[in-house]
Amino acid sequence: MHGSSDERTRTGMSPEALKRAFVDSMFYVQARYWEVATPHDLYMAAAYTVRDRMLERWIHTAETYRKAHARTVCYLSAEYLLGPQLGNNLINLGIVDSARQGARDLGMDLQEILDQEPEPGLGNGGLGRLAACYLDSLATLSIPAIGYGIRYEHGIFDQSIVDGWQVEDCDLWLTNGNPWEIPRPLLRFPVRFGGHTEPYTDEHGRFRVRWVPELELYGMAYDTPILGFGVDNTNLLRLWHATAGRSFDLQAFQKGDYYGAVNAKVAAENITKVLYPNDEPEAGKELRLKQQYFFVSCSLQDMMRAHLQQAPNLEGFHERYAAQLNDTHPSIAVAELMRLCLDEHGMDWEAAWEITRRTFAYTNHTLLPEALETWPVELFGRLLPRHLEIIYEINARFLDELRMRYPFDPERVARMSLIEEGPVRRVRMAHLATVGSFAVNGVAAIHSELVKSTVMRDFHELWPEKFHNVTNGVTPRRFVQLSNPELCGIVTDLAGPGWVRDAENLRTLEPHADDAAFQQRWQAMKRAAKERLAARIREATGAVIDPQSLFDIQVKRIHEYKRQHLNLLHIVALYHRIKQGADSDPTPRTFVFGGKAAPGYFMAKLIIKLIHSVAEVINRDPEVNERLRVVFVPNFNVKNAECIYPAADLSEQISTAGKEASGTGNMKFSMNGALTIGTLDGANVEIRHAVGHENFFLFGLTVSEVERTLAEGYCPWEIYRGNDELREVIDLLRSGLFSHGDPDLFRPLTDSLLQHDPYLLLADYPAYIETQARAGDAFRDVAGWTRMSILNSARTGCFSSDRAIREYCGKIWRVEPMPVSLATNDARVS
Ligand code: Z2T
Repeated sequence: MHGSSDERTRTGMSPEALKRAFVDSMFYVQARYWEVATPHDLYMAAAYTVRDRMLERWIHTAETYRKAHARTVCYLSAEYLLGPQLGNNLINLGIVDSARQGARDLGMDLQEILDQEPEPGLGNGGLGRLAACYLDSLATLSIPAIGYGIRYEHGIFDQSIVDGWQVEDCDLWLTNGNPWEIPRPLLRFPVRFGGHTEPYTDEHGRFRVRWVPELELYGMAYDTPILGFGVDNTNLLRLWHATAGRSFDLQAFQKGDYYGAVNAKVAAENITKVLYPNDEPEAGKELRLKQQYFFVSCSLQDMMRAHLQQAPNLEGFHERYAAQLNDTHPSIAVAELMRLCLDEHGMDWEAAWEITRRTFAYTNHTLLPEALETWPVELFGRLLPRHLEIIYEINARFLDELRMRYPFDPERVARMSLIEEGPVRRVRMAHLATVGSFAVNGVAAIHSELVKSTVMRDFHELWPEKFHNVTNGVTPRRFVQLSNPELCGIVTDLAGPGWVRDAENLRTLEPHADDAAFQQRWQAMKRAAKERLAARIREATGAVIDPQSLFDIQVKRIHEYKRQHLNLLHIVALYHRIKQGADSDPTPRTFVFGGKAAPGYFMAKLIIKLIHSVAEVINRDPEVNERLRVVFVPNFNVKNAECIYPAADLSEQISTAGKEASGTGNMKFSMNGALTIGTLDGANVEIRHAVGHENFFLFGLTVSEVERTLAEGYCPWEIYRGNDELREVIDLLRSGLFSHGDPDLFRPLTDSLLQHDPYLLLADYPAYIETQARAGDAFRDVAGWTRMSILNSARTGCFSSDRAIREYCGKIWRVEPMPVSLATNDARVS
């Protein structure tokens, strides 16, 4: 039995077994002895100790799935924002206490060891973090699943702040080694680029096409085990690393062009060098398209290899796999699976198309027109000539169908084409993904409705049954248990430990919302989290903040549609009132910001500068700094986020209605007992419904009001002229007060607000100010606020990613759990 495994150095779970294993790893893996071990050595030895326990489960899981020919979910994503692994793996193995005890016995501090880990930041924001939460839930729910992606050598940049401006530093997460990954040098697939195609006739006299590529490189697998919580299931995250192939080396080097060959080799390996740090596509970046095709091709070849080990042909491929496209980034998969079926496996078009269409499902994550991916046909054809041909053929057949269905509507046919006509013809990746998938979903109820009524309207009319909603979710393991131990203690005392697997159990908090003793414990929880954040902020920035004040927090990528500058207008208004001696919100507040700006996004970078400039003026002015503080937490990443969400009193979710597809930070905040001030956008709508309208600070235009306002001709100038305080606030920004006398520094921002601001800040300004005042008042009613805070946690269990993954399994993937138990495995390594 599992509990008696103390003797198993590499698998036992007791403090004794862990200690023995740790000392062993230090010696045999890390090759160090105590006296010279650095903190990094301690971390590595701890990680290898934990990894051994994971590998036992992982191998057993692979065996179980394989024997059962289990239907498998393949999640295709260009991003996985995993965050630090060690703490999360201890939790999912259920050995936090053993590990802490073991560390203490050896004279170490577990937290110090955890702090050594550099985080794998292989994503930009919500989309990449969502993929990581889904991996956690898939394993926890015992769903056979593989995550496929790219092993970027450099993830999202590290942000530092110099003179109030964002500076990007290279992320170096791999430089000290990555103990969680298993390199698989023999698991490699060729990936080709460029060249041309040739028609030929095969041995059966059939017309075929041969792709004669210009360049061939290889994708090599790096595997990371993904533990489920409270189960032995351990799934696989397989990330591809680009290398120049051996055959390539030989050919190229033998041609005598040594330096040419060296250059080509470097170019090949550049493909997985660095993550593009944009939350929307960068126009025509060739390397980005190469990355996408590279990882998709490796992944599909890997799936086919595994399938053909167990089946005579590809006929049942779509029954064996469901492949989810995380946005359009992997949507070239539609053409690649067609190519593999047609050109490499000799299938005919109809059979190949049947398999393809039944394999993929596509998730849309944005409606912003500038974020919808398209690639110039010219670039596409140069890099992937065969795929362009296949896309043309898919399109020709699709358009024929459309013309039959809509014989008198050529405009509709043109709108739906996979090719956008114009001076530059482009491939519309969202159309490719939709035509090539059996299901399309949005990520929150309102977003899924908008997908159907706006960007995908014609497709929805054609295939109404293809469209679904799956509201996003977040994992309670990382974002409650790991990040908020006090809250975890409270819920576990009340509900038992089951809530971590069934977050609906958070409801057991509800009857205690008005209980005075319970409220005190809740306040102590918040207080502890706020103190932790205050300490961290002091360490990172030197700023001193007061844990008694209302922590009003906005952390997320910096974007005009997310309206960090609306938050700033409120802050400047409060500042202005105090300076005027006007009656003002008497609730002391600490405003916390965090988030990265895309390096080429000028306005976003200017917003970061403005946050720092406003902070500088407010924080040093003794007349206001007792009541207002403004801080910017540099380098918002998973590790920092874990410290921030639990500390919030008020969560800022203030995007222009219709622009934020879902949001997931909004869920993490309210699960941790923050109240939301927010618009009716994305998942805010469902959060407000879940927690109760009276426990949510709603403001702002609705989607239809936004549409109407823009249609009728939005005139911010009039709002500015008609609102004295707003005018004074904007004039202050233009006065040079926040820019050492330079009135032009923030001009681009104020001009945009006053001229043709598509995000309607001024339209929402009065409602926002008024709602903020109500929030400030509510905070002074300590019992009332605590009640609302408790109810927010109690009622947001439905935003667990477990719920989201159950929905995907039921209505999209049609996969069943396959529980894995070590207890039935005799072949364990002792
Ligand atoms: C991203 O993080 C999101 C959407 C994108 O559209 C790209 C990126 Cl990198 C292409 C976000 C959405 O903005 C957010 O509302 C949503 O919660 C998140 O994806 C996960 O669905």
